[in-house]
Amino acid sequence: MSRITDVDLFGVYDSRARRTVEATVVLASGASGRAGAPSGASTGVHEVVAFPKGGVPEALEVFREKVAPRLLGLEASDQAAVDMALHDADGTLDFSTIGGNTATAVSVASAIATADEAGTPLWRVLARPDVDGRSFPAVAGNCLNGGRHAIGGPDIQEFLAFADCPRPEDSIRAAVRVHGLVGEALHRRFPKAALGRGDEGGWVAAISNVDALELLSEACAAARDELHLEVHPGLDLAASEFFDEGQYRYREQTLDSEGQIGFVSKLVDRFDLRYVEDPFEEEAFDAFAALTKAVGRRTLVVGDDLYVTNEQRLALGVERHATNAVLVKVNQVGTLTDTFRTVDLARGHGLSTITSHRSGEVPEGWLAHVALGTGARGLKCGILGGERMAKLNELLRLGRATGI
Ligand code: 2PG
Ligand code: MG
Repeated sequence: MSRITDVDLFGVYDSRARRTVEATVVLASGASGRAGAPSGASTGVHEVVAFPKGGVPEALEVFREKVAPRLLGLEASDQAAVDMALHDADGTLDFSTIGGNTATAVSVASAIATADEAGTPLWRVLARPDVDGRSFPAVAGNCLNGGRHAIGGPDIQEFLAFADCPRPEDSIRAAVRVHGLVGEALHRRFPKAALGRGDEGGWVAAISNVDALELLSEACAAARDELHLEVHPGLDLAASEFFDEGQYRYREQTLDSEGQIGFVSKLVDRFDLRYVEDPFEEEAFDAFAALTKAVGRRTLVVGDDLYVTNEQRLALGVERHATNAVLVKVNQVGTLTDTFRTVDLARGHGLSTITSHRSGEVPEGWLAHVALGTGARGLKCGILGGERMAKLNELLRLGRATGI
């Protein structure tokens, strides 16, 4: 295992054509790793800051001055040391000096360099102690977009096909099929309208939340019949985005917290939802707990903005039995080491983890390795678009390599 001899940070574009950063880490042996960091649109208030105030140009400058000198000479395989150097260079609690995306890009590039040097797949470098890489995540594939990811769509942000099969090939096939069937159904329903696509490659249509869910649910049933694979509807409500002054304000209705608990529980029952992310705003631990108590035995209740992949936030959720699952996004918290802490806490308490893409993505596949290495119950990803398919194809390759 060898030391870092060169590091570079470069400004590139994400899938929304917004600027982000990618890092390259070179080791004394000549091995190297490169990784770009994604960006969210519906970001949680407790997330780390993606870039310093001056954006990518400032991130590049700060990297040259403050970050690079601390990384040179470090043992790349010592992920904790690399990630600690990133924290030391930053000196804040939210990565506002160097930018959380710089931290993510460097942290992941260093792990990729380590894997390159060892001649081993990345997921093994990331693997938690009890993970053997034989249990593959379900695929939560984004079929229909709304909220902040799709102007003119429903208020609910994501209508997902939760494809839960042992083989990634089957999960991906089922999710892809549901995405296609949803597109066909929308086309039948709006024959004269051009079908749009949202930031994550899901379809966009001027349709109500419940209509969209009905359509998704029918597509899942048709895909199940046709393929004989387990695929059921799921949602990411991203409810903080339409929560205002104590009320959940949908276009069709306004609900208080109790009303929202009732509404979401009914959706779970009526549509047999297997996945429900952020059904409440990001401080509503008690409402999450009430829903988990009511439906947590038959569906994953997932905290995203609620936890922001942060160990302390998750500890609050564990204490209050808020959810039975946690969404995991590396750049919400900055580094792989911080991500592992949250994953380990979740697993230690029997909570499932769901590894997730961001709405602004880079066309890279390392997320699939994070999912496999951290023993994720699910991988949340879009279906259409090269930046989404890069992750699903990588999961396919991992399945093939494992012989699953
Ligand atoms: C989410 C994500 C990804 P964003 O809310 O779960 O789907 O969206 O990256 O915009 O935060
Ligand atoms: Mg979310």
